[in-house]
Amino acid sequence: MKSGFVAVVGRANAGKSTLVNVLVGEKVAIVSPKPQTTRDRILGVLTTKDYQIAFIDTPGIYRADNLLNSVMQKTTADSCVDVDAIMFLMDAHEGISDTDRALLKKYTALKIPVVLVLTKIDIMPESLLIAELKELAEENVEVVPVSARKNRNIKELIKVVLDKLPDGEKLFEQDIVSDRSEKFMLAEIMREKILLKFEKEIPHGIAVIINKFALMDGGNMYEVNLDVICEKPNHKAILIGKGGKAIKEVSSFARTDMEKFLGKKVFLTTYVKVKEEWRNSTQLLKQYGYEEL
Ligand SMILES: Nc1nc2c(ncn2[C@@H]2O[C@H](COP(=O)(O)OP(=O)(O)OP(=O)(O)O)[C@@H](O)[C@H]2O)c(=O)[nH]1
Ligand SMILES: [Mg+2]
Repeated sequence: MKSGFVAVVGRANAGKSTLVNVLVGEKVAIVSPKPQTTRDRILGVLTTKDYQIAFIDTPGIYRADNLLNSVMQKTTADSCVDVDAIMFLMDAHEGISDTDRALLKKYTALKIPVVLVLTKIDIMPESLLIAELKELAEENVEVVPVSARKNRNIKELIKVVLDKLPDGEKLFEQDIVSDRSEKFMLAEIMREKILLKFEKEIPHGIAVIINKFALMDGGNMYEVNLDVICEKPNHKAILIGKGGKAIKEVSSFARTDMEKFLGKKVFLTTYVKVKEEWRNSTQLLKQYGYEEL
């Protein structure tokens, strides 16, 4: 059988996590319209009787203006070491930028097979797609246009990726879809709801810490107790909202998704706390689970 690791990289918001979720057929990574949604390396494993592909979802490429972002950029760079192929995702529905061209050069120079994936073609005029495919034909790299949202060309993408993988053994047990724990996913679900609800710098300055995750009520439901860490007292006020309205609303959306994910009812308690400048504190980053520099 064919098997291997494939790093999924690209600029923030390119559609990496959405595509990995579609490829593995399960939600292993959260998605939002805001850049820098993914902060960690997350494995999504696709297993059939003929092959196993371990996709590595990564934080999007973005300017590193604080320590957390630097850690994220390092995570992405490290994820491209010792992989069998790289899927470089380009959201070019408004045209190919100079940054896209520079990144493509960088990845093709790594001497690892690269598949260039043009994402979001469902919102792209066909004439632009044709023009871009023509332009990219000169780059000496295989190009696959896809839409994860509309499930277009996903099978073709898998075929192209498989071509780059060696024959080998299974890397993971049949039923493994991700390497992340339930606790990690619960925190991510809460972060996703905050990313979807709040604007500007508030969601980017959030960390979610699970204090308690345990069965209760004779095993019929889960108790989840979490902290939402934010950077400033005025952010805390906005997150909580008048009479607690805002935090109640996001907690309720999060609880619904947590229940779907765990397959049991969830009793969720949320606290909002302030830790100024946590994104620039080595100690707090470590404490909150973001890898060290
Ligand atoms: N129209 C359209 N939108 C898409 C498609 N794939 C992703 N999106 C949207 O693009 C936005 C970003 O998607 P993500 O999957 O979070 O992007 P990402 O590359 O993982 O982003 P970071 O984790 O921030 O680097 C979300 O609003 C998605 O719904 C697609 O095929 N078509
Ligand atoms: Mg992502």
